[in-house]
Amino acid sequence: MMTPRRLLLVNGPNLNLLGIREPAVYGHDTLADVERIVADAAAEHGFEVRSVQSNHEGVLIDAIHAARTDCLGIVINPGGLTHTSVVLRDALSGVALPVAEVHISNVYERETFRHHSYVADVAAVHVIGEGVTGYAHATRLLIDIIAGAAEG
Ligand code: CA2
Repeated sequence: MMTPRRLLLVNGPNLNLLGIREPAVYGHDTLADVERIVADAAAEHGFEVRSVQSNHEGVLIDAIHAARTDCLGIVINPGGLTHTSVVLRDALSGVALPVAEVHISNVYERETFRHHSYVADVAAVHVIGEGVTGYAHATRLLIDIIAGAAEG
């Protein structure tokens, strides 16, 4: 049976605070706004989106594993796990789906510990420092890759 045209959107720890805390860094949009931005960008190309946000690494890993059988790609902002988590990187690499890594802020203009990403080299798309609209950009780039692979 054909895999439905579905993406997984993953938001990591603390991103539930979007729009509530630190608006100077992350803006005024909420997590619900982000999930709508991605759903709208995906819908333009006939894709639906399953969204997960968790403050628990294992919940994110389980969601990534589940995507293996019923999603065609993953849009992820791993939050602080970007800079710490080999486990998350292994999960993404293990499911072998195309991945788009998103960061709302420009991590390269922030503390040095934010400059390294464990996810970067398992992601085909990187959108960094474009605010929450970067999620739409990343979604479109990811769908381009999925469509290109389908054409062979
Ligand atoms: O810029 C991004 O999107 C980050 O992935 C956000 C992470 C940070 O650790 C990365 O270095 C860059 C932090 C997510 C926490 O989000 C908050 C949102 C509002 C208030 C407090 C935290």
